[in-house]
Amino acid sequence: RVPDDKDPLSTVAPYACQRRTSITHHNAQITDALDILAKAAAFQGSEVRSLAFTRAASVLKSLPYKLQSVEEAKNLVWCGGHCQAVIQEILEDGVCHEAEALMTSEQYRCMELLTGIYGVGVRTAERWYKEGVRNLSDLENPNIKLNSDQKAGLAHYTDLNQPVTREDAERVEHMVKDTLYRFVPDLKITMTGGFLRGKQQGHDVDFLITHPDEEALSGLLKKAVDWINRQGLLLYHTMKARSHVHAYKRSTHMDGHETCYAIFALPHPDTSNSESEVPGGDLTAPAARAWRAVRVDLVVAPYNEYPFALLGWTGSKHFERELRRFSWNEKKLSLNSHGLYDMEKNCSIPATSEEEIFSLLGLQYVPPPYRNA
Ligand code: TTP
Ligand code: MN
Ligand code: MN
Ligand code: MN
Repeated sequence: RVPDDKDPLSTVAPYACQRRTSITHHNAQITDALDILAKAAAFQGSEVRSLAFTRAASVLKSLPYKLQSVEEAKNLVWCGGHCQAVIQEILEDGVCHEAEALMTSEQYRCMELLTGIYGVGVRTAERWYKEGVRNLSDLENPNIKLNSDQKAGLAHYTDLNQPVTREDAERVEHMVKDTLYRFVPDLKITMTGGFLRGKQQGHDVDFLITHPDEEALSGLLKKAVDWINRQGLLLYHTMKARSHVHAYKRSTHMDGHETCYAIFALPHPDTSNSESEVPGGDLTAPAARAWRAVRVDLVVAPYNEYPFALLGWTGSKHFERELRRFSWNEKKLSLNSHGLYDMEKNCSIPATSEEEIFSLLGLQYVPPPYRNA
């Protein structure tokens, strides 16, 4: 088929930041399979193949209708032969055999298990897998060295792999706000990440913190974390100081904002007023515990960088990646969670809101619920 303007299929924009992508959509069976293929490729170290599957999945997540035939996918951007084969198989058999086979393979199962440990990325998991690690108990081998993140991740493995519900997230929000407002009552605190995009559950809870007066922000995270620790509700944390190196060079998976990566003990709602809530160390009896472990990210941004930090920490990861790719390829501007930079004029372009950033990029504003690319 020749694409034309009236053909809705030819109107899917090539960059995810040019599209609206809701959490729920019409092609979940297909995108579930593509997401598994993307994950399996990443587990095998094939970033390029992984990205290709992610892009195809992302396009289908933005479609306003359910695909009825593989023909309909042939005009879609990023949906090449492999993706079309997946679509055809699912439309005909209701299942993608490649995805099924991958999911049940030992490598996939182990990589999923090991990367599910906080502090363990694909590379570490792959090394351990090659060294023969198949189960969490294999990590007790003294030849396997765990860093402190990974030890905490392993200690709280079960809780941290239990989805954080929106109710959990709201209770974490109270805990974070109650604590931070003790020190600076007029802080601006925003829950970002998946929950801001409207997700009903997540793997952590993300917060962005700012204030017009930089002095108000100095030392704040440390004071907050100390306070939570004194309440007996801090299980683990790492603090990353603010860094000032080459703002324009930073990638999204690590920016230069002061950040606290924490694991909180979140008291269960019905017991939050009782005295038995302090984590005592008996992790073997979860039913008897009055709390659950939750991963929390606390990010502090200077006021003038706040819109960029908000845009950068709202996600999704693919939406962020596409925003940066669009900025650079189409506008020759470098975007990250600190600012927007014109590399030719060697200057940064300020903005006071997310809307303004989209507009500076010549993009239509995409509200957070539509950034689930
Ligand atoms: P995550 O918390 O990993 O993902 P999420 O909130 O979208 O999903 P989940 O519900 O599973 O928690 O990351 C949130 C956003 O923050 C995501 O767009 C990536 C971004 N981010 C970092 O995680 N680290 C960084 O250093 C920067 C700059 C951004
Ligand atoms: Mn998150
Ligand atoms: Mn989230
Ligand atoms: Mn996070």
